[in-house]
Amino acid sequence: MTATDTYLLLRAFCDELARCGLQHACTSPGSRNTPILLSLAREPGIKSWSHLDERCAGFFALGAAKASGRPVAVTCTSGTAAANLAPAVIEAHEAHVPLLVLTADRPPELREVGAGQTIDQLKLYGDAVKWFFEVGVHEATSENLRWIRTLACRAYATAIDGAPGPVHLNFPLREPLIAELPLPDDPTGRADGRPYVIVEPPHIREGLDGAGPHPSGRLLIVAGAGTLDPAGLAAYAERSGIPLLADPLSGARRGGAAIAHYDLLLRSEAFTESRRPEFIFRVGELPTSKPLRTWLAALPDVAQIAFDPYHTWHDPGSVVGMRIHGAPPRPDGLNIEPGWLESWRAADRTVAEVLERIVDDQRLSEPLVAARLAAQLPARAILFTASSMPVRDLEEFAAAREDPPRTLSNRGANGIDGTVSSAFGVAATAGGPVVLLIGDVALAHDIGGLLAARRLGLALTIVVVNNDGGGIFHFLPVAGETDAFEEHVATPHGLDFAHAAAFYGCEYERPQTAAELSGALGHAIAAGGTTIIEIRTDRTRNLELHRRVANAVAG
Ligand SMILES: Cc1ncc(C[n+]2csc(CCOP(=O)(O)OP(=O)(O)O)c2C)c(N)n1
Ligand SMILES: [Mg+2]
Repeated sequence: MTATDTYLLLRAFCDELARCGLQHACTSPGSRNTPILLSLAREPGIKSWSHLDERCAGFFALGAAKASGRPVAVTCTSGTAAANLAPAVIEAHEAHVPLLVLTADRPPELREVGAGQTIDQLKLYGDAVKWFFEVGVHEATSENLRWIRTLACRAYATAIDGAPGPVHLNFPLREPLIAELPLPDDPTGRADGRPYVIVEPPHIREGLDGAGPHPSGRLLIVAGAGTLDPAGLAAYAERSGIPLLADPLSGARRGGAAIAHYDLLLRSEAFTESRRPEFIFRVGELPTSKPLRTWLAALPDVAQIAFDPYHTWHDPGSVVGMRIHGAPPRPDGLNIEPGWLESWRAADRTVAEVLERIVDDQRLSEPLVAARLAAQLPARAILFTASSMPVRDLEEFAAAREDPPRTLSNRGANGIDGTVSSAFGVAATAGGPVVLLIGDVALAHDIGGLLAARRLGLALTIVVVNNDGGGIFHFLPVAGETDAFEEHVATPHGLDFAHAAAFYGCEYERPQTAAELSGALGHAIAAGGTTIIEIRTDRTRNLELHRRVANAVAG
């Protein structure tokens, strides 16, 4: 077995991934993974994005795969490098994002004998991957070349089959790690450029084929991330008079049936009592909203039907009585209670008036930033939103509009890690501008992700709401534990992100008013580079503002 064998096999593997449809890969430097990263970088059908930090590489690949809906490969060297991919692998598993994780390893004779940079990488990510395979060390016979082509096809297909997710292949690599070029020809690929094995794409069933529930009366639709054909769903809800409670992450918060402010409305007992539905269609993942989740969980006797193409079984309240592995049916002529949608819309309009009075009047507040971004971004933009308050404020305050920008978030494991890198990964595959809404702690956590601006030349507009710590924790009982709250929970840091912008070569703006924010957004998107737009807010005042809004809606 020679280096030529290694490179021949890896060239066939990467060629086959490209034939299957893989367009993007992320590399990170190291010695042991040299054959993998060179083979990826030399594959003409694959764009390879270079990263210094494996954690960033993993999250970048996650963002690219999430935005494109296709598997993205990520490779790293042996040892703790592979462990640094774990957060992104876990997020990909929880959020059903297809990733191909290609780790380099020492060959068997160098394991558990004190060789450098060697850890146990077998099944390193546990049950967070759909498939683990130890590739082994082989000669590049024509049988083995055919086999490694099927391995590539199988890994790619496994990542997207059923519920998409990560696949881990561990590649033991023997020295020498560099081969002499040019490599011999490899005639084992299919002649016409098609994959070695054509795998039928997973089939998602549409509707119920005539069977299943026939709701009438008070039907409600709740839509979250992963909703298939959100525009079609919104149009159907409007045509049929069905209130649509759609998280911005669903893409369905649009049209005349969208009840944008359900998070605020459902906090009132009088409201929930008077709007008790008879049927609920739950489409995609559950929205983040706690009042909505609490309400759904309190309705075990209401017929709740989950349309769940990926078999996720999301139902923390154990109330779903029917689960259909497809998209919801859209029969016309349903017998929906007259005035049912209008009663929701009237309430939603009242909240919008409250927001106009309280939030729009304010200087640049956290709710105002979320609402303005949702209202102003062009339809072709992608809004990536960080966990913590950004994703919640967007859900609470974004109005419905006809053509909302696509909204993405890492909500599989709700982590604040890797957010900048994920947003850059989105930018790598998106056609239009990408805007990231992020808190200061999340930005500080993945500050190294900013390297993608300079090294990869990618464009991203980063709107950081800097309240000097974790503002979300002020909403939780822990805020009362004043002896340790500030230092150990809120974690203020005093960072001024102007310095980060200068260090990483980004443009920087600090708007003071809503009008200045609009201007800064316009400039940043038009300029096409990476801009950090920093907005300073105050955690205590933010809590008060949220309370004031909730009280005004309740009153
Ligand atoms: C990786 C990870 N570590 C810790 C947490 C717990 N956590 C949730 S929100 C948060 C603070 C986020 O602060 P920031 O990004 O500034 O947003 P804000 O709450 O101020 O809106 C933390 C630490 C998490 N979700 N993920
Ligand atoms: Mg913060």
